[in-house]
Amino acid sequence: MHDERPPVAIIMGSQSDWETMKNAADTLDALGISYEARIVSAHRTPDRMVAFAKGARDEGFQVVIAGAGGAAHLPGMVASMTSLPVFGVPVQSKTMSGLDSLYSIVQMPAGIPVGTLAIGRAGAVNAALLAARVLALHDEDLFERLEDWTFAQTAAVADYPTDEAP
Ligand code: RP5
Repeated sequence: MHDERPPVAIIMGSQSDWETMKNAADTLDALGISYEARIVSAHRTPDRMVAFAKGARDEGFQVVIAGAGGAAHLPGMVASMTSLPVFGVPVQSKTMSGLDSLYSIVQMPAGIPVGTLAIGRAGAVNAALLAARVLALHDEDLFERLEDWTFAQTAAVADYPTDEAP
């Protein structure tokens, strides 16, 4: 039986993170990967976070992309309660440009892994691409789409710079 449940969960600590995390969603859309995006805050909705993390696998998720800013505990806390792969995206904060977010996510203690990406849009896009690479291990069609996406990106790079806005 074909499983129609979205394989990727995109979670974020706040509505304000969506502007960044939408880049992960857009990338998954481009690759034809379904996802569900939710607001799950480690601090403001801790019970929701626990319920999500403990139930994520039963919900059919295979990869979790978790974005948060500032005291960004969400990716690590979720990773502590699920054995699914968790990719953490540090959202760029206003006060410290996202360095606080990065440090909050990246330095996990041994035993609880979070694959930490770059701050901001690049991290969100690459989290989606990493999720795609994980899913493509067992999905030949997706593997082809992923390769096509990369070839198209390469083909879109001009040989010479221009004064015209792209
Ligand atoms: C974190 O606090 C969120 O991930 C967000 O990046 C940051 C600020 O949240 P808001 O005050 O904008 O809701 O929990």
